[in-house]
Amino acid sequence: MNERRNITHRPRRLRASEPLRRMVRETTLAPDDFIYPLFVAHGEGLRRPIPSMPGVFHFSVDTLLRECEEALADGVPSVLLFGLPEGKDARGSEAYADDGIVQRAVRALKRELPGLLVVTDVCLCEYTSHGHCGVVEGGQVLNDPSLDLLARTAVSHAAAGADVVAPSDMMDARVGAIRQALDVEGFENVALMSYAAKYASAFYGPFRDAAGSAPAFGDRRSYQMDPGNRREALKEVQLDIEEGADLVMVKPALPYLDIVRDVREMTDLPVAAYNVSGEYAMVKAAAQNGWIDERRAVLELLTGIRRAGADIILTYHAREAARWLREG
Ligand code: PB1
Repeated sequence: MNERRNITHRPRRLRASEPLRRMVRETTLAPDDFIYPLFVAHGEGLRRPIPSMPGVFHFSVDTLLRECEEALADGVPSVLLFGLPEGKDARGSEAYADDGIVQRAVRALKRELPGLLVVTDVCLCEYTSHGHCGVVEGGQVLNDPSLDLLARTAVSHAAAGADVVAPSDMMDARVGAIRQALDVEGFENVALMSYAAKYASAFYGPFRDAAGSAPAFGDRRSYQMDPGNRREALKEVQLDIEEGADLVMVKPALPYLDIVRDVREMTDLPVAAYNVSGEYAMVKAAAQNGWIDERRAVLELLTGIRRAGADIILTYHAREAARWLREG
């Protein structure tokens, strides 16, 4: 029997159809929200799969150009570059070499794809023989001596044409050091996206496999943040803002959505969140085992990162998410 009740509020009215649900949807995704991380190595014709990150590859500059062209065609306007050097040494010297792999890739991308926004990761860990993000002496990662090398790295990226430099090292005062070096060298218009609240996370494993950047000894807990700290993230973000960051990032994303929300509420700067390799690998593994609906899960997790307050999401899902969004 269709018994009618005198019910005033019926939230289900606005869930009754897809057009209604779309009309009242509070958080939406667009490919412009994404930055697509990419690995570039020396060589030619390279498209080497990364086992722990299905769908992610090591590219050489020539194949990177093709990948970025396809990403642009998918609607993804921005990439983040990580370099795999020819050789590694104690001071990570290819990180700041004018003919380093990232510097070469930036020049090629800006020449061939001027409409692409090129962000470069500024760190030493992919380039150092010990795998730490800074200079090591006596088993310690030295903060202040690392600042000069990080600043030189950022300047070399800017000189190659990078639009944005993104220091991921977590050394104290590196944002100020990099900003000053860029300005002194005439790159005052190159933006700085700081990995401001970056945690010593277990979710970087696949990346470290891909970049060969796992620390040879110890770990990163003397410079990356402790996962238990929330207030400290606001201190880190505030310091980077004061030192001149144009954008601030929380990393990783999914285990730190509370931090994304806190940072969103503390600053009007653009807030980025990095959906890291371990988060990506988990979804891919579950999808390959048929345990989740990959398309729905990826769009849901990216929506969650945006709903938490991120304007920008760095994600290896960028191209597939852009295609799924276009399909509607
Ligand atoms: O996707 C990822 O896991 C990114 C990892 C990230 C890259 N910025 C860092 C991982 C690490 O701490 O080893 C690299 C730090 N410079």
